[in-house]
Amino acid sequence: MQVRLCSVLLVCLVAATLVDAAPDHEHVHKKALLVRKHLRRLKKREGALKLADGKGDHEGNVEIFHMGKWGSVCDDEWDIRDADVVCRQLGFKGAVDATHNSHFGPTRPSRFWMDNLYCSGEEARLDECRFDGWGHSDCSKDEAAGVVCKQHHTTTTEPPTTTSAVRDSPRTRIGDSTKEKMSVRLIGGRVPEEGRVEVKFGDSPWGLVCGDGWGLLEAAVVCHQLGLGYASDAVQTNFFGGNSSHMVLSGVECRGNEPDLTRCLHDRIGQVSCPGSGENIAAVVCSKVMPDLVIDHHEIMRTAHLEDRQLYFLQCAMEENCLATGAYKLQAENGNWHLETRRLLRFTARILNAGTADFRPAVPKHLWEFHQCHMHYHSMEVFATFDILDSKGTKVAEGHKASFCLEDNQCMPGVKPFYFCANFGDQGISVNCSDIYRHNIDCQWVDISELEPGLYTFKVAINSEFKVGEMSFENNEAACKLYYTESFAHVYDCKVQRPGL
Ligand SMILES: *[C@@H]1O[C@H](CO)[C@@H](O)[C@H](O)[C@H]1NC(C)=O
Ligand SMILES: *[C@@H]1O[C@H](CO)[C@@H](O)[C@H](O)[C@H]1NC(C)=O
Ligand SMILES: [Ca+2]
Repeated sequence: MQVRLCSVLLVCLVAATLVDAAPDHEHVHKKALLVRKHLRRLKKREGALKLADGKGDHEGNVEIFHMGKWGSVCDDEWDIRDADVVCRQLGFKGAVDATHNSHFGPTRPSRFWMDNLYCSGEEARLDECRFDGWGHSDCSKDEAAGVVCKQHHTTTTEPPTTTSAVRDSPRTRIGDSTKEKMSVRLIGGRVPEEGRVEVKFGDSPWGLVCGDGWGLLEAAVVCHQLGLGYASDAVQTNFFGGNSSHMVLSGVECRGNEPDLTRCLHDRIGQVSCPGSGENIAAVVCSKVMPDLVIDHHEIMRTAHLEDRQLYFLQCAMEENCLATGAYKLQAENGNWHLETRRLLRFTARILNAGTADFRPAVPKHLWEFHQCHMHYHSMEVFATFDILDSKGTKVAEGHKASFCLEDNQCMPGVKPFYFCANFGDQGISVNCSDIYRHNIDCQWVDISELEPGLYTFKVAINSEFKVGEMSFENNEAACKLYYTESFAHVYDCKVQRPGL
């Protein structure tokens, strides 16, 4: 019995090996095929995108697939052009909004694949944009980039409460959508100058304002209306208390210089839409003293000129993303790229603080970025923007986002300079002092190598994302005419206005 079993077993084994022997090759082959297929599939999915945690499939935090794993995208330098590329890659017509600070919730992937993205907006895929390199990021879970894409306007109507639907719907002034008198108050603060914003229509109970889209322009109107001066901070928080079931206004959008909140736009009454409303409560901090940066448009006109410069001398500038995409294409495609020249529109940006308080960077010192090439710290990632637009208002030269090292370069008589960039010094601009970014320093230009001769609008704006409170933003942008021929650039007729008009 033993023997028999053994022999049977042996036979079985031999049989098994025999049966297997021939197909073994096939098996390995099949397995290799599978692996290859898997790799192909991975490769095909390489750079794929998905949107996480939005209310619909048209919005969410952006996740990108790389080396077989999903990862997030950091919100540093994230703007509407980057969002446009994401939305188009996903089959939407474009983006309505580029969101920051993990707007749709903390990210789930444990890694950030991308940081400091620079898309021109023309790219077909996000991984064609410039960025710091796969996995190079200093972001945390609450700093993910997100998008809201334009929805397909098909017959299936989306519920009107989603962000983009509301943004697409006609928006009215608060004062036009109610006959009731609206009162405003600040409450829940540690001092009377701060707190959550509450509004009241006629005899209705006090209600809250949604923090979504709530920024310094909106806060400025509230502080002014309440006689509390200027807005030094606009926050979305439940720190000052408030029950989010009492939300009565959302989508509030002001220019910043309205006499009161009723002149601002908002989502239609009865359509209060507030994502993550528990903590998303509008609050402000007001102050009687405030900086006020003023761009010197005369200085821009006086100093603007062209310079043709070899890429060899612009390598530091390239590392800091101060050149247009064309320069990086040359670098990638042409062995002698460093002999090619770029055409730069150079100018001096002279910024005076004409306010009553020092201008200090929005981020604390330990988060400043050290710029190896220029050997100093930048305290505000996007301090200034330089744009060239055609007659239709389309950006034609790549908008240059400049991060400055803020310091007192020149002060009025009797005022002593206080802020210095050198040696990790304190950065800022004192009252009655100017920070001067001279035309001959690196990156103080717009790369116009790909610009056709013609007549354009040239805009230089400071604190253009309204990250730091000011007395007024109406003097933060110089919008000039630019006449450009093959050999000559003339900047003239500058108007001073609020950025983003
Ligand atoms: C908010 O108010 C509602 C209704 O007034 C109440 O039921 C709820 O308990 C309140 N929530 C908090 C956290 O106070
Ligand atoms: C700044 O200059 C203005 C007028 O030029 C003057 O009224 C003001 O007192 C000065 N402020 C400081 C702090 O020097
Ligand atoms: Ca200003």
